[in-house]
Amino acid sequence: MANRRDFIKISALTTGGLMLAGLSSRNAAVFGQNITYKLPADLKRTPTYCEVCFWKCAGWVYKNESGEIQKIIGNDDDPACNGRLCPRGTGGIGMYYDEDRLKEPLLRVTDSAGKQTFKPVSWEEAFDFIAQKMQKIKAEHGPECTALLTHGSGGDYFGRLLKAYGSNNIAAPSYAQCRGPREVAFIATFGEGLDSPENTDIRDTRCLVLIGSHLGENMHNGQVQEMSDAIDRGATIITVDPRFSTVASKSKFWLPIKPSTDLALLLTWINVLIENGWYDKDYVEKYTYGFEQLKAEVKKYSPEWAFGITTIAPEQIRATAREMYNASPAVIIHPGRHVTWYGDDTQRLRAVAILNALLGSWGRRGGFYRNEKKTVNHHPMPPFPKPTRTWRDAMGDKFQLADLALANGVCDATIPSVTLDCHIRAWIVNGTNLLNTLPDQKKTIEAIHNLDLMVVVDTMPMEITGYADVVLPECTYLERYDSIRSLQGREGSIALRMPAVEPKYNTRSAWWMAKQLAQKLDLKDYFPFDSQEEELDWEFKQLGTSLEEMQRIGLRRYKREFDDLYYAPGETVEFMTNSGKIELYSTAFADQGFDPVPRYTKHEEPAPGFYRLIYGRAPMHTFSRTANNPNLVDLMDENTCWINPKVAKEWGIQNDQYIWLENQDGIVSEFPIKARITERIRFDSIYMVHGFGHSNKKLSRTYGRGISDSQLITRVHVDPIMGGTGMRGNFVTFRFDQAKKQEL
Ligand code: MGD
Ligand code: SF4
Repeated sequence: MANRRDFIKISALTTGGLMLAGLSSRNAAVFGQNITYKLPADLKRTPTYCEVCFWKCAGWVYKNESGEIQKIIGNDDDPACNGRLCPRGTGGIGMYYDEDRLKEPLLRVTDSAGKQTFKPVSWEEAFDFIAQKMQKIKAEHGPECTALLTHGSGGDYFGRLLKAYGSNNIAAPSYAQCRGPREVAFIATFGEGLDSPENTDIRDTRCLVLIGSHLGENMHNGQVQEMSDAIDRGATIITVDPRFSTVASKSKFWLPIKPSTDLALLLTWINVLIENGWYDKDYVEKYTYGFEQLKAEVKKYSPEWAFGITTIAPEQIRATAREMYNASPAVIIHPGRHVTWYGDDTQRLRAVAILNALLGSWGRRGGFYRNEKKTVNHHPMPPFPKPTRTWRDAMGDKFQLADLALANGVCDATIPSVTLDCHIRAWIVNGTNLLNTLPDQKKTIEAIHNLDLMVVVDTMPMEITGYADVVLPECTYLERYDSIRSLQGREGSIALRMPAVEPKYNTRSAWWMAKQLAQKLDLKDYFPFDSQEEELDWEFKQLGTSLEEMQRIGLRRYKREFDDLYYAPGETVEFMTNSGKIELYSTAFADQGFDPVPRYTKHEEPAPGFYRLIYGRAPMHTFSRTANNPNLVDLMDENTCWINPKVAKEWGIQNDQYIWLENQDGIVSEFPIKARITERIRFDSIYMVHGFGHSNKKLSRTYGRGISDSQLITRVHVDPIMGGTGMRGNFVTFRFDQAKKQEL
């Protein structure tokens, strides 16, 4: 039976894809960093910053006389990339040339036989439909019943629109599905979060500890470059990972920890540092609060105790603790980025923050520097109306310490409940493929079925677009202006993205869409400029430059304005915590009834015949957004399932054999995955790269290639402190056919 909102495959409606004219192979030739090339003199260049991931490297787009984009290279002045883009950034060109792109606005209609399809419509029709629905929802239920789920540049403009309309329900998956626990933990400890890019002083570090953080495969450009330089200079790398990651192979110590037990190791390291006096006593004395409580609380975590839990030998634990102390304060226990694993993630990241504090690395060379960032001022506009409700009202008094909205919270607040008189009824989804991004797909789909309106703004026909009422095709980042990139770092910098070419097909920028919608919703005062160029020019002028100048230079750096990069010896520092100190004992957590000092919690283990599902990144792909990119498919066209040889032997699995996976709740993967039998993964886990297993047939290169880890993540361990969705508590077994199909 048809659901209220059937998944529609955007299909033959969108015709007329341009020929790629051999571009894929032409660009593949310049991916390798070691290939030297000379740009022909007749190429014209325009500035941009990359949108393939959120590192936002600044670069130049080169095109030939016929106006065809030939190449993207990094901007030498950019501190985020130092002139070198990663493979994905170079391959960003494939987003523009991908003939599977969305090509025109689409509206969900039901035909006379009751079948739901997408009908191509004009922009005017699409906006009229959306505005009418939004006005109705506002009048009948209040503007707060509309939410924006967003990841990417257009969020700035749709966010402005939503706030002007009267709702503050704006959430990005980069918080509660990614770095949220780490932000909350660092705010509780140091009074400030890390944000992006992190203020890790890897360039000057003497010891870098990576816990479940696979830098290098996880391609955060500038950070990877700094790590590579640090390794060349002889810095010690300590990698804690159940998998022998690429960086593990560059490490002095690889600790193949039993997954889910990292907190035990961290607490034991804290204890070993304190017991042996291997910590910065002056720093702890001057800057921290709660040392004695910490010391008493961690006393029970001996290396011998930790061995039984983590499988890491006591002498390895002591040796690595000593190594960190020897390097201190030029040591970084890296906070990681995607840290929503087991539900006790905020406490695990608190332990990371505490370790850094004991070693005196916060505010010190080779540890964490003090960030600076230029503020971009916007043209004055009327104040936003004050919303009377938010997604938080659906949560009771839970997650008070979350400093940003939760995408999963918005999802929960969309499902009507007896405790909530107003649930969310409309979503604008911009640049996030929620079906592959939020865990528990069944719940996401249930929320979608409860919506009166779902608008999806995307460049590609992804899984989420199939559930939309209206699809708005955005042009790619190579065809549009976007908001000013103001990056934090050792110094502030700003960068311009401008169109290198006209938008292909009938696609438009987010700025244009938000402005048109604002007009239809009687909110035009919030978009006071006639063109995006005028708006940007006004903003650049507040920063001492102009659009015209930025079109020539692309990027501008500013000298540090405020504090020094590092704390001066004996400097008095006021931390933005309740005590004004670095809190080893968190008063904010105590106030909310959470452990003020982290405590080890045990997690469920796989049943016999099951293996923990762990996942990560590949340097040539970003989440699910690049899986169909023609250039990047050339580099990696499917994910594989890493299996320990001992396990493969038990099951009779051969290398390269295709198998299906079934999780603890009986969900079987939609597609098979190729087995990769390797000693590089522990026997109790399997590993895959996130972002594959696409089920939308219109993604012609990637449909059915590999497995979607998200599909198998049905058990979610919600962090009680900030509401993040722990996703690594799922277990899978092997199937050799797909007899049992998943039902959603
Ligand atoms: P993607 O799956 O890449 O990641 O979550 P998402 O940002 O949702 O989806 C991006 C969407 O943006 C795609 O539909 C793409 O076509 C679209 N898009 C690309 N460029 C543009 C553009 O210029 N304009 C518009 N409008 N759309 C564009 C990422 C999130 O996922 C994060 S940050 C993390 S760390 C988590 N990682 C993760 C994981 O590793 N495993 C699992 N299972 N889930 C995860 N969820 C989280
Ligand atoms: Fe683009 Fe790579 Fe930089 Fe990310 S790290 S912004 S994908 S070049």
